[in-house]
Amino acid sequence: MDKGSLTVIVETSNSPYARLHPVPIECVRLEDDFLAPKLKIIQETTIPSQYKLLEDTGRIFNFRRASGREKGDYQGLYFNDSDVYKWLEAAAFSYAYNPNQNLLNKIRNLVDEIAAAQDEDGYLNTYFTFEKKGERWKNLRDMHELYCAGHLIQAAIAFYRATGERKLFDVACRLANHIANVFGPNKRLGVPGHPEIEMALVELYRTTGRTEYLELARFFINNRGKGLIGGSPYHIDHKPFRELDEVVGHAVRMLYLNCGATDVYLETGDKTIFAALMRLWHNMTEKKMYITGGVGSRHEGEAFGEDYELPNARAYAETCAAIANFMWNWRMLLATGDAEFADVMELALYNGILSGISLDGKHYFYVNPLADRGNHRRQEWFECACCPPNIARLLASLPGYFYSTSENGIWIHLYAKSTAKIKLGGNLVTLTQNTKYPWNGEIEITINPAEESAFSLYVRIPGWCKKADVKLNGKNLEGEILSGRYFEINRLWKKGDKVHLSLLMPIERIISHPLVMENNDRVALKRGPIVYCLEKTDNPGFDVWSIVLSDDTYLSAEWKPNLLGGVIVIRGEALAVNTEKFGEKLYLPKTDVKCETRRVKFTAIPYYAWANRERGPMTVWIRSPEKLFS
Ligand code: FUB
Ligand code: ZN
Repeated sequence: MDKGSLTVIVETSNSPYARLHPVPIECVRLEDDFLAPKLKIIQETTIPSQYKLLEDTGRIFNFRRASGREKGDYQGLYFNDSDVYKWLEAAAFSYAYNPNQNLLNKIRNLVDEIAAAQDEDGYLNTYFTFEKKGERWKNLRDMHELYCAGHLIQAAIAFYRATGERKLFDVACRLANHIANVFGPNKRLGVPGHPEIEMALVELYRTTGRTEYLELARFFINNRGKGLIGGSPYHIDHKPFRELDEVVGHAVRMLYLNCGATDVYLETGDKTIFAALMRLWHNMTEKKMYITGGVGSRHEGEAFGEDYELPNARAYAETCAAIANFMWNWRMLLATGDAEFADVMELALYNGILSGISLDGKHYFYVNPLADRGNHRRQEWFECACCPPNIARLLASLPGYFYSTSENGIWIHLYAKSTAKIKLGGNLVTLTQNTKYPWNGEIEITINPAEESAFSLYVRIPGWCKKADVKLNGKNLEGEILSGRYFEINRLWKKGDKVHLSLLMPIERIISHPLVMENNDRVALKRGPIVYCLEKTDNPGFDVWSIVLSDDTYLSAEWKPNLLGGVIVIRGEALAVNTEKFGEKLYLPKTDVKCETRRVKFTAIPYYAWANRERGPMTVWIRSPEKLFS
């Protein structure tokens, strides 16, 4: 087998406007106690169990039906093909990181089923077959044909890069050619109701060098806002892309569109696109993003809300939207080398994304609330199962997001005990991170270039870190160390050189912008990149929704190796309000009740790990008024 060499899904090495280029997944080995076990669970539990679910729910049957290998009715929702493709992409990443014959056989069989379902003219979508053939490309707004095609293209690229095998890749090219024959400036005008195809087409251009794919991606972006799909903000069709100044509408659609637009910018340098992207990024991160990196606060329309509309118990914050947030910020990071984008990636990863999957790797949240009474539980699967395979593909590709290279150096974005072998020019540099991150901010990086050479090492100083020190071979380095920036160390690197990064990681009480009304007089606990919550299991003697925390209470961080896969908990004392005074009443005149409180000890756990034990109330935001009542 001819193994490919690049297995990341955004390959910017030839992108003229990219500042950074990704390092392939298989070049990075995670060896920590946190992410490495999660990756193992994805590979050993999540990917196999999801494959079974794809079979059990008829999603793979739909391909056999389309090819005539089996008979029966189409199963499930009209865009179920996309779940199969996302699984395939996850499996390809997993194979790249950890090749194994069983998985390869499974992928090859599935590829065979998919290829057999393709029409002579390249069309492929198992819903629009037989009696539905006449409806192809008739309803771009609702029917997700271009969305499914995009997922197929991404999966095919991942598998091709991981193995060098062309079968699925050729299927994807035939489909892309078919789409390019149908749509375009002097052909049919149209844009997808659910973006996704744009980023896939740009990646196909990067893989094949064929400019028509890039042109088609541009065409789909340029034609938004012309009312071709009805002109609604929900579909992000109310304005031309370049005029957007606010993230609106369906959150995953909005952010996948931004991914595609960033990819187009990376290839064309179109400044008007980049200006719009920056406006959208500021609007999202400054007014519409949860503290967890989750986005899309409204259930209605799975959508972004108004500025500061960030309800907690009624948060939607779809797992796919947090993943899309990560994917978009990755592209912005590659374009700019600005650490603010890596900050959002890290935030979303450790909080709003990881909360989407259970510790056993087999249950998923679609919706990720920040407060709950104990009714919200992860599910094995969903009728609309977009989130499970999406989280599988993101986590399976995680090693590919740790490092980048630029012309003059190596960039470290994420921290975990790991070893990486990175090609820089003609040199091969081995980088070893020794750290207990994210539980501890001490990171020792050993640099072993195959040949002594001069280059820059850029280490990320996270935005959350107020004080950082950087030492080289035991000596403090000169230069301003700014949080939320990369710190550049340029020198002639020799074998065994060591960089020691000390990121101060105290427990922080975080407050919201005052216009996030629900969080007024509340704090959230955060340590490093990890957001905490209170859950009933650790706090059985009181309702966690009722506690009040004073500003001067001492909070301690404690390592619990046997809790929730090994976590640092936060402990402290607070007041629990006695709710009994209210009896059956919901409201009382303030003058009639004197709120009584009692001292309690509380334990907070990382938000991503909630709902892995028995049911009970949970909250991220804790009451903490300026003046405590007695
Ligand atoms: O419509 C396809 C996917 O299903 C979307 O990305 C998710 O938000 C869910 O609606
Ligand atoms: Zn989803």
